Amino acid sequence: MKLQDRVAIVTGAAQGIGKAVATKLAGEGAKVVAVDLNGEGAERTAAEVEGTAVQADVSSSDDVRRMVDETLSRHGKVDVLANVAAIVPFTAWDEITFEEWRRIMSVNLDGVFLTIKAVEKPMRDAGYGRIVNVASNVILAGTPNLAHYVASKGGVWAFTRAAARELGKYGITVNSVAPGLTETEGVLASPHAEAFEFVQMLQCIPRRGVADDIAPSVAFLASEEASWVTGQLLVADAGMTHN
Ligand code: NAD
Ligand code: 4PL
Repeated sequence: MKLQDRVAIVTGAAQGIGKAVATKLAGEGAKVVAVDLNGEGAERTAAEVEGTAVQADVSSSDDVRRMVDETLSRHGKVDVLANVAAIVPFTAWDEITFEEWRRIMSVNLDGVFLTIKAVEKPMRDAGYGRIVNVASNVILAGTPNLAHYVASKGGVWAFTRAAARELGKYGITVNSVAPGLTETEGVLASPHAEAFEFVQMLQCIPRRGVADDIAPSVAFLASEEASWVTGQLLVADAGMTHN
């Protein structure tokens, strides 16, 4: 058990990759705080992993502060932050409005900034922290119908590197995981569901990626033994792309 007695905040934990991450971290012994905009979904995940739930919008600084305050009052510390919450849009280039661009940036990129800023102090005081941000392999492929999303995830990755540089001296590592197309509730309900066949042709391993294919990479970077790995991008996409 790599995460015995560790306290882990997982955002986007109601479904999909976030739920798989919450389940994997709990399986490794972590006390999980399942966070989601969807409060009922967060409650369901929390019940399954014997953790606790916080309903929060990661793009709201007030919500994010409450998320960390509740974690600290319940557990006294926060060892791991897994940033999984994001909006995965499918919008033709010509139809991306500035309003939608801003919405994607505020959740996918501002959310990562706000959560990292909020956990930094307790992690610094403890001299220990593991931050894992979920990016996407679209930053390496420039996948169509996702220009705003691609930009937001490129920001997540670049900010990962900057934060790793700033926080390493306090015993905090910051890394990104870049999944490829993965079967989740969000993807199955979107036009991305039609891309699996094409994407499989580009992968080294020709099958559909599922959320459980991604969670172990997050768990490794969230573990104590990943102490010498920081500012890195771990691409978990069956070899579709490489950095
Ligand atoms: P999903 O849409 O199935 O689930 C996302 C979860 O995030 C939902 O529970 C949603 O309620 C929550 N969420 C959305 N906005 C939020 C907000 N403002 N505050 C708090 N929670 C919020 O998504 P998924 O497919 O599981 O993707 C999870 C992560 O993996 C995302 O960061 C996504 O960009 C990334 N990713 C997904 C794929 C894929 O193909 N599924 C590929 C690469 C990267
Ligand atoms: C390869 O992150 O990585 C579609 C939608 N195709 O969100 C993603 C690929 C999508 C991806 C992603």
